[in-house]
Amino acid sequence: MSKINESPNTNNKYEKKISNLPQDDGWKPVGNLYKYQGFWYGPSLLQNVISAQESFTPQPSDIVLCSSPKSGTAWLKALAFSIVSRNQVNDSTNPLLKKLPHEIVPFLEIELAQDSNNRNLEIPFVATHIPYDSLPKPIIDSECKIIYICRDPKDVLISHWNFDQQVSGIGSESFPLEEALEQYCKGIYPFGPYWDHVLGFWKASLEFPEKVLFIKYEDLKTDGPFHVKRMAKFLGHPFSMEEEEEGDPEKVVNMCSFENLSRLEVNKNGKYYLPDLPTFVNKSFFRKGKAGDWKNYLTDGKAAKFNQIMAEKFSGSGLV
Ligand code: PAP
Repeated sequence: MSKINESPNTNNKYEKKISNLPQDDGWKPVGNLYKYQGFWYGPSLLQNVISAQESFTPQPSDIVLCSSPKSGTAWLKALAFSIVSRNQVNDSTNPLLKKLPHEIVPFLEIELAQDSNNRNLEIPFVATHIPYDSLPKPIIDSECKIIYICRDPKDVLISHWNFDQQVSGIGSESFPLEEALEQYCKGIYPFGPYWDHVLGFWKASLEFPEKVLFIKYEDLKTDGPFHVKRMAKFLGHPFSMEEEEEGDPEKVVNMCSFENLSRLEVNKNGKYYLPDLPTFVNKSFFRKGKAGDWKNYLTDGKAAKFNQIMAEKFSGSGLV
């Protein structure tokens, strides 16, 4: 039985700082989690988050794609990349045909944490699961645009539970959904609590609408072209009348759809290698891609209780 995170490197300069933080081991696939600046992290990721906070400086033109895990990060990466690069690539040359979206847009707290120069500067994107208030200050102070994707927390829970079980090898008998649900309600799982993660970006999007765009997974599902146009405008790459008449926003939506990406050879049989983490099979990032899959896992009673907790947390924020 393996776990997703490695133990912290004992020589690591952050070891002492991390070992003094509040701990919890209830999210079994990861093991010990540590509470830092209000959010929970496995030890290796936390080292990377702190390192990124201390050393990451974005390029002025960077676009920062933010999310809580399992909220649609890969989809957002694919969409934003396809929008911005649409004049350089077409439907037969788009790198998404050959690469997992995560390979095209690196994660700040994974690939870029130790060495922010270790990136292809032609790709003006950085992705992260780091909460808004913990983002490296140079990102907040820069002109960089931020897009945040949020998703129904019940679907996030189900996606997260399935993914972590598969990647860690810890099965549902050792980590039943009941336990995962309880941890979610307490907010104790990697990058949790969900409500604080979402609210950080939601409030920033209200305060700085030119800098932070807040989008919902479910809205993208219902009206992809509308939200793709919204994103393009926000990023300073609006679709022209001609492009709209040609159906270019729809082409982006189709290229990045779950149906299209999940059937590609790279996403069916490829692998994703990351420093200090186990190798992932690409298909683990494409499970069902649906809104409302939680109905196959949670009873109405459990869902109502979960909804009530979320409603209380979001109350007064204007977010539903
Ligand atoms: P990450 O946090 O590991 O990066 P992330 O990409 O945020 O994962 O989320 C994965 C979810 O997005 C999966 O949801 P599911 O488990 O409910 O199926 C995955 O299937 C879904 N997903 C991936 N690509 C797409 C897409 N193109 N359209 C819609 N959903 C997608």
